[in-house]
Amino acid sequence: MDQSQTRELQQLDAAHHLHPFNDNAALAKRGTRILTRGEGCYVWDAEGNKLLDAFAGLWCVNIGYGRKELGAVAARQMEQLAYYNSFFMCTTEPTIRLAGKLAELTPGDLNHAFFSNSGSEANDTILRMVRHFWAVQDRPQKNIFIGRNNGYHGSTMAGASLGGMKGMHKQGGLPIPDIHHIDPPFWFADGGDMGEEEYGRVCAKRLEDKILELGPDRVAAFIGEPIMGAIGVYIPPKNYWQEIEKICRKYDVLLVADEVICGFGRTGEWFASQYFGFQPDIMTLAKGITSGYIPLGAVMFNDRVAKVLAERGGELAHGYTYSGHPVCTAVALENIRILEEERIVDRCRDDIGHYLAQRWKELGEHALVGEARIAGMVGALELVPAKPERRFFDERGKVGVICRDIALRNGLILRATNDSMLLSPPLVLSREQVDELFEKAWKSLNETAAALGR
Ligand code: PXG
Repeated sequence: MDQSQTRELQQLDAAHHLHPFNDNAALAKRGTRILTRGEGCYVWDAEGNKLLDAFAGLWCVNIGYGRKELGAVAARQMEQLAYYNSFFMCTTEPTIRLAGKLAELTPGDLNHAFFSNSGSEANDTILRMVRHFWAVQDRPQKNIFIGRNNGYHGSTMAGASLGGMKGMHKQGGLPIPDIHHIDPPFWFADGGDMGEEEYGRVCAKRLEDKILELGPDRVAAFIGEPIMGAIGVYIPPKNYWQEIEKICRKYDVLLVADEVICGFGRTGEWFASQYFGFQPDIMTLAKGITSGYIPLGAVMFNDRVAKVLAERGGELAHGYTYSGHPVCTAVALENIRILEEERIVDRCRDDIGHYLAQRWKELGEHALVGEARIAGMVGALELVPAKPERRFFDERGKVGVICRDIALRNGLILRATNDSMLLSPPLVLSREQVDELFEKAWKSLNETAAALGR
C-alpha cells in the first residue's frame, strides 16, 4: 500500500469508524495503524513493517496466521450451505460435530454446548441460563452472580456487569442488579509476606465470606477467568481454584470458568481448569476456538444443568441468529483438527512453553521489571519504579504505554495494561522466535529505562 492510499484510508477511518476501547479523538489525530497481512507469528502493516505478534491478535490466533486450510473449509461450507439456523428443531452437520467434539475435549461432564458469536454473548447466555436453572427448581431468589474486581467477561450488558472493571461500569449504568464482586488473587499487589498456599486460601476465603454475607440461598454462581487476562495476566496460586471449587460445592453455588483466553492450549493444557485441577459446572469459550479466523463463542455446561433444563426448563427463550453458524463451526472443527494433529498443545506443555518461560524469566532480571510471571504461553512483566519493592508507579499506565510504543518501533507487539506488559503469542512460536522476542523485549526495556532517565 503506498503512502497516499494509507493516508486516504486513515482519513476515511477517522471520519466514519468508531473503534472499540479507543480514545477516538486521539486516534483521529494520530491516524490508525492498518494491518495488511499475517503469516505464522508475524503481521505486516501498511507501511511495510514486519511485526512479531507476541499477543496473537487479541489473545486468539493460537495456530498462527495464514493457515490456508481454514479458508478452504470456510469456502467449501459457504458453497454447500452458507447458512442455516439452529432454531425450529433444525441445525447443520458441522454444528452437531463441533458440539460432540467440544464435549469430548472439555474435562468432566461438560457434555453440552450452546453457541454464540463471541465470549461476551456466551456470558450473557450463562447469566440467563443459570438464573433460569435455579428458577425452574423453585429457587428464583438464588439469582446472584459473584465475579471479581478487575475481572473481564466481555463488553455486553451482562458481560461488563459480571466483569469488575470500574471504568466500564461507569458507562451505561452497570452492573445490572444482583451481581457482586470480590477481590482477585494478585500476589504482587497484596500478597504481603504470605507464601503461595496461604495466599491462595486467603483469596478463596473472600468468596466464602461473600457467600455468607449474601446468604447461600441467594447465590447462583461464581464466575472467574482461571488466569485473569485483560487486567494484566494475574496468575493465581496453584491451590486457589481447588479451594474455590470446595467452597462452591459446600454452598451449592455453580462454578463458571471463563476460558475465553485460557482455552485451547494457552496454558499448555487444553483448558486452564485442567492446568489448575478443578472442575467447572459451566465453561465460556471463544477466541482460540477458531484461532480468531472467524467469530464464534460457546457455553459448555454439565449433565446436571442439562438435565434440569431438559426436564423442567421448557423452551429456552434465548438464542442468536448465528448460534451454530455452519461456516463458523466448520472452521472451528478444522482449527481443532490442526491443534490435535500437529500436537500444538502438547508442544506448548512439553517443549516451547518451557523455553519461553525460561527466557521470559530472564527478562525479569531487568532493572525495570519487578516481576516476570508466566503460565504456559501467557505472561506479564510488571514494570516498577524501584526494584525490589513491590510498588507501582504513582501515575499508573504511563510507562506501560511508553514501553509498548517502543516495542512496536522495534518490531514487537506486546499489549500494555497499566504498567504490565502482556504476552500471549501464537502457540506455534519457534525457538528462534522466542529468542527474537527476548532480544526485542530486552532492547525495548533498555530504551524505556533511558526514556525515563534511568
Ligand atoms: N471473557 C474473557 C476472559 C475475555 O478475555 C471475553 C470474555 C469477551 O469475549 P468477546 O469475544 O466478546 O470479546 C474476553 C475478551 C484486552 C481485551 O484488552 C481482552 C478481550 C477483549 C478485548 C480486549 O486485553 N477479551
